Amino acid sequence: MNTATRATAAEDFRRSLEARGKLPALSIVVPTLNERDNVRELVDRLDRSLAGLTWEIVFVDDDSADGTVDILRDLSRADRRVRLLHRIGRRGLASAVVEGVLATSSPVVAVLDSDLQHDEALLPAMLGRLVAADCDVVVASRYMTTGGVGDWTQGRLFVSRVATKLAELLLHSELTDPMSGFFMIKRTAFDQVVRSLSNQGYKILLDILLSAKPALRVEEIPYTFRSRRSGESKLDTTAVIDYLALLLDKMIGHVIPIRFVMFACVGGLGLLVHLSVLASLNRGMGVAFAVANLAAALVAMTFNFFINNLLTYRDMRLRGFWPMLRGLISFSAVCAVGTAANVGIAVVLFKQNYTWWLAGLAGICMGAVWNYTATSIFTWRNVRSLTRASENGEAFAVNSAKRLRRQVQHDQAA
Ligand SMILES: Nc1nc2c(ncn2[C@@H]2O[C@H](COP(=O)(O)OP(=O)(O)O)[C@@H](O)[C@H]2O)c(=O)[nH]1
Ligand SMILES: [Mg+2]
Repeated sequence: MNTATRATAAEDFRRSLEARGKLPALSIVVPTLNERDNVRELVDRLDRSLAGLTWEIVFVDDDSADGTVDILRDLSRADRRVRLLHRIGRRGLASAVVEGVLATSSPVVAVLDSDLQHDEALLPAMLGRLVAADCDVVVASRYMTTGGVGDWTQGRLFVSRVATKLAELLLHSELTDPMSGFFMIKRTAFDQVVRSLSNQGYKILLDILLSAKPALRVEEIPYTFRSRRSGESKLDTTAVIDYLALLLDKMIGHVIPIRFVMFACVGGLGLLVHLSVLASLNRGMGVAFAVANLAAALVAMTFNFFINNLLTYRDMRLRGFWPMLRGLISFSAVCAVGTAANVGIAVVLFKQNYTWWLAGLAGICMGAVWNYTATSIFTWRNVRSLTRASENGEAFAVNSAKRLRRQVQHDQAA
């Protein structure tokens, strides 16, 4: 696009925003998880920073346990600009943002955190840049010369910089902060990429940029990442795994699901555990082979269950004694069937004159696919969240009925 055409496009876009009148020109999507003490303040600050603009905010809450949802519901009842998407039995920053954006109505959407770490006063400048530069995305960057990361530890700064370098390599671009959680995007650009997103983990902007073909036009604006005012960061060590899973998914995800790759890798580790236990019991301690092999299989299965629960299924991790015990039992039962299928297929193929390694490999693949599919259904289908969802639904229905009854009584008395 040449400069004159871009200027015309920018002008058309500006006019289309103005023509919206009372309809919001800017939608803001804010994911929340246990942010009780921050959300009111955020809405107040937006109210001040966006004076003169029509806007709406969509909070996407993953059933916070600290009462955030109640505050958000109150806010949305008092202010029509505030809306709440309450997800039950779901987790994940990326998918929360995607679903929030899909629920908005204006041509421009900003994404920012609810913990006041992102400088909301920057939004008008970001909107101005999006309109004037006729780009698709404006990113608030922590790494441009005048931006900053506030009081991050050296360790977190290092990990973030390495991850940024890795992202740059994949993006083939010179963006300083492709992992920022604070950005603004034209809805048309978002709609073009939404079906190609991986929806993994935390880095939704990177996911959007890596999914876009042709590449999106991006501008950056510097800002300083503030310290958290209240509550805790939800970023834990598995965020690094989430990040690598996202990059891997972008590279080979269209061929093979990344969760399956992780499940298979954990299976490979389990094999090593099995052999080590077998060797130390049978060779080292002289335990009978059959007994040592059974013990090795049990240890490897338990090991696999815990590692998969920790990493492969980190987004729907089973917690607490009983859910984990139930998980371990169903995992072991599924794997027992998987082993039988593995051995069965291998023996049948071997009898049909296939070479030993091909027959063995086919058995392993069959067992792995069965184990993966069946455990994802029977072990990690998030029963607890579904139960909680139905409990919440019931509580909501009962409370609504009570409120309605009180209202009717009040109206009758009046
Ligand atoms: N809906 C939803 N929001 C989340 C989830 N994890 C984090 N958030 C929110 O995403 C934002 C960024 O998370 P935060 O823990 O502050 O990450 P950090 O700033 O990188 O330490 C905050 O507003 C969180 O409340 C999640 O699983 N679901
Ligand atoms: Mg934060």
